[in-house]
Amino acid sequence: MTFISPPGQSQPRRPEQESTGPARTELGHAGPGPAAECEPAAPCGSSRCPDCTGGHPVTRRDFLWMAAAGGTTALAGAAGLLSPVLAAVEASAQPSRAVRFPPPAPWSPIQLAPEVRPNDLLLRAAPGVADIGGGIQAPGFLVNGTIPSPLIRVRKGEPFQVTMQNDLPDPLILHWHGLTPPESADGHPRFAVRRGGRFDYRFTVENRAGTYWYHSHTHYKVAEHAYRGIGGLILVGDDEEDALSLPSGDREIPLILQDRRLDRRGVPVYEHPDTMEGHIGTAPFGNGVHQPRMEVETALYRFRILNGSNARIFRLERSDGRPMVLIGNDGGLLDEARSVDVLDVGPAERVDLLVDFRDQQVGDELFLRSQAFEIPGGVTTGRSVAKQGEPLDLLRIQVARKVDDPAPIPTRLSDVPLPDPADAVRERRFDFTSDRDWSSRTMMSHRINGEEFDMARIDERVPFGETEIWTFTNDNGFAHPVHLHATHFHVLSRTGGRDQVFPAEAGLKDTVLLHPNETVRVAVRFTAHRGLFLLHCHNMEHEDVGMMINVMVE
Ligand SMILES: [Cu+2]
Repeated sequence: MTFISPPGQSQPRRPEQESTGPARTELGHAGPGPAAECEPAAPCGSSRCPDCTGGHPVTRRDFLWMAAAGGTTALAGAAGLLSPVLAAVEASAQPSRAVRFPPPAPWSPIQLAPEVRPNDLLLRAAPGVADIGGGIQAPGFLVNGTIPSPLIRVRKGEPFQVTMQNDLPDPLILHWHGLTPPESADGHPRFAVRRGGRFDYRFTVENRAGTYWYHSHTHYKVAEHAYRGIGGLILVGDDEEDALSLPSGDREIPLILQDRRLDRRGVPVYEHPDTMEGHIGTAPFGNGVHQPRMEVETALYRFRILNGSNARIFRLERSDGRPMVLIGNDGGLLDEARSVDVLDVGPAERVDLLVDFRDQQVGDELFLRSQAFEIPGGVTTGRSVAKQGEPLDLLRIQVARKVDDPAPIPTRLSDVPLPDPADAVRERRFDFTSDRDWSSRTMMSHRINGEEFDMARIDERVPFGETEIWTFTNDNGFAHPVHLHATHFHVLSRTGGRDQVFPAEAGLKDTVLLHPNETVRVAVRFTAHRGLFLLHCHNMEHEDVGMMINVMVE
């Protein structure tokens, strides 16, 4: 599978060696150019600031902008594919609507993101065109010319030296989800840089071996940027993980699962963002490929899975009913391996699974799929082309070769430094509420403790190093994957709704799924850095509408 990208972008697996100066940490928008600061009448962080709001929805105008800027022409010329690429971009510039039943598409070979190391790495985000399988060239937002964005591999204790170059039509800032960098490198939306700007990230990776990821944190644009293709995995390794001899190489499969809405041609569209339940699609995507398939050997595989969807929850299972072995989640390896038949994975959550094909026969076929489910107390908008909980076949797996694989399945995995609720000195409560709001441009309000996000307001002040109990409540009909920056937490209990803590919620988490009528209690402690961080819903449309607060660790 090939990607076509404008000249000057770094090629897959060949990170560029370029950087500029220290990271900008001042309030307001970083980045070059005379328009880098908001006008006084529209301060940064306000809903009137054109930069904070991203200015406008990116639709056909932006692709026309892209063409006018020479991007598509140069891109097409460089690849010798002028007509098809321009046709794809021009086609995308035509109004298109998502349809519930797009044309049938083949299952296409899955691709793996190019791997890079964060050593003076340049990540350049720009509009481009990607091959999404089935012969479809789709416009998107690409990092270094690829969808998914490059996979960053790093070890605990190593420096993370990355420069982001923003050539999108929107402001952009990247957040390293699950890592715990200092405030200046955490991707707070107030650091978003305008088109043509750069941002330098410099910190040391202090996190355990695990599956982390990165995505846009531009306020009002998180959902659209993710949907159009900005997002990649970060795999952290350490000595504890090495000792387990887990499947690696061709048997380690990093997998970003997402859903998309398609138009009648099979091209993904992001239109009229559904700010009630979030943007839910009908079509399964794996690593940027529509209906991905892969061949396996009769061996043990490690799947490192991210739910990169805007709003869709996956209830994962093997279609043949066999169990899988859960070895890790958001905060890295668990203490012990757990056998699971099915597991809920909400947006932004990760699961690390050992999947055993050793008792399969060559020619066998199965699916990694999301089974049908209902959310008690959940509401749907009624106007969606797709519904939360509808079943989806996510990855077609074909057993192609017989081999002898003696790989052991470890039972004892790691020492997990859980915050102990017995040490708690304080409690806080966070109510996640959603209401109709006719005064809002989105007609919906999604709030935490009654507040919509204000970039300039500090909502919580939390002492560094002290253990606290935080309670999340949800009295509305939407699921909210609750995400905390700068640390991980220990899920203690869930009452109401599903009324249990699941195996995939053991260990350290940075995102926990809060269904309607559920109350989830967690033990939390900030031990990485002091500074201004975020607590928010990771239903990306909810987050964009304002379900986010500032947390000052001091
Ligand atoms: Cu939400």
